Amino acid sequence: MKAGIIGLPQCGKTTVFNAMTNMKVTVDGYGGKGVESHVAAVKVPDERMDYLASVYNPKKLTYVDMTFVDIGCKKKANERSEFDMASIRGLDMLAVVIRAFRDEAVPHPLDRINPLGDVEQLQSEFLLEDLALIETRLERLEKDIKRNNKDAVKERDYLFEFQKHLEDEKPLRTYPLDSEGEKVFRGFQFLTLKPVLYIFNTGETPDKTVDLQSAKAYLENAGIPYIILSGNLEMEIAQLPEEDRALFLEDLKIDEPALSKFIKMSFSLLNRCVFFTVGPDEVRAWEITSTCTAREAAGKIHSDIARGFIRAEVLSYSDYRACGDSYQSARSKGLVRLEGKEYVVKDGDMIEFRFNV
Ligand SMILES: Nc1nc2c(ncn2[C@@H]2O[C@H](COP(=O)(O)OP(=O)(O)OP(=O)(O)O)[C@@H](O)[C@H]2O)c(=O)[nH]1
Ligand SMILES: [Mg+2]
Repeated sequence: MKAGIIGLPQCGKTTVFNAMTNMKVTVDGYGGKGVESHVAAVKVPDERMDYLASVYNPKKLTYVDMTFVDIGCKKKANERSEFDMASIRGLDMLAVVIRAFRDEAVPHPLDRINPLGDVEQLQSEFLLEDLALIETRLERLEKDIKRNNKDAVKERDYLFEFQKHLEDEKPLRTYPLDSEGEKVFRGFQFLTLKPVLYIFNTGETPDKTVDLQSAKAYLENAGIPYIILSGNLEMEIAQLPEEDRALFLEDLKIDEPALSKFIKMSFSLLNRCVFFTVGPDEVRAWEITSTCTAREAAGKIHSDIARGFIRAEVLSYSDYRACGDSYQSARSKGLVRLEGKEYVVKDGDMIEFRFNV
């Protein structure tokens, strides 16, 4: 999965990026390097994987990856931001950082600390970015439309629909796109088409944090998930030696580190889950969508396994643990199932594929 961290200038994007990835990118003062983006991948923490690794002691251990892109952004003269649009390509989702910390030393591009105002500001900036993208595309299509090119006409008709939708101040992710339309727009990088979650970046203490009530209510009403965290604190915690982190979190009354909270929410936002393959050579987690069938899951590993698919031997992680980590015992209780190619894989399934090529 690939998540883009986006927001107004100086809201704490790079700080949050560092907190999530344990990177040490410099957090500049205002007018820093501008639209420079950063990328880093982290392994998705999973206690089940840790446990399976301790049982199998495999030669290789492969967790699922999560890639974070800190999307560069600078303020333009007209109060809009300039996002580094090139870094948006290929993102699965956006994490929008909203400044909620007070700090006289850090200027706000609109000279205010107003989380709800920033949420609305960004939403309208994203809509405008998409409208601009559509306009450029329409201009490019003109020639082909004049020649009555069918595909171009179809695309234009969709684009008109999108335009209307955006002009009504609605993000494209709420547009009921049919499969035909999806095909047309798969390659487009519309900002408002991406699933989104918000991150309120608070101060280290309540007195350095502004009230979030109205902004939270707004997002809840729109059905948009959010996380509240202090970027600065989380960055410090991420940079501690691993063995000291738990104590710090407890001290600060933080129930779960930012990364793990973020990953859980992203998995649910994007309907993702994991299945496991285990053995002495490799214990591995595989990321799939929650509608993935056994055959598609096999294809994640190798196209040959999907092509020659016979059966999937499936044992859920929880059943495995309940049977004292013994396949034999699970088998005798009938918990190891043989599933066909249309079986919908569940989160935590341990799978061995039988195939014939
Ligand atoms: N007090 C406080 N300051 C923060 C927090 N998060 C970020 N800052 C400060 O705000 C300034 C900007 O932080 P960055 O993480 O660089 O923000 P950014 O959004 O990446 O900034 P640009 O990339 O320049 O748009 C830095 O001086 C940070 O130290 C926070 O949680 N609390
Ligand atoms: Mg930055």
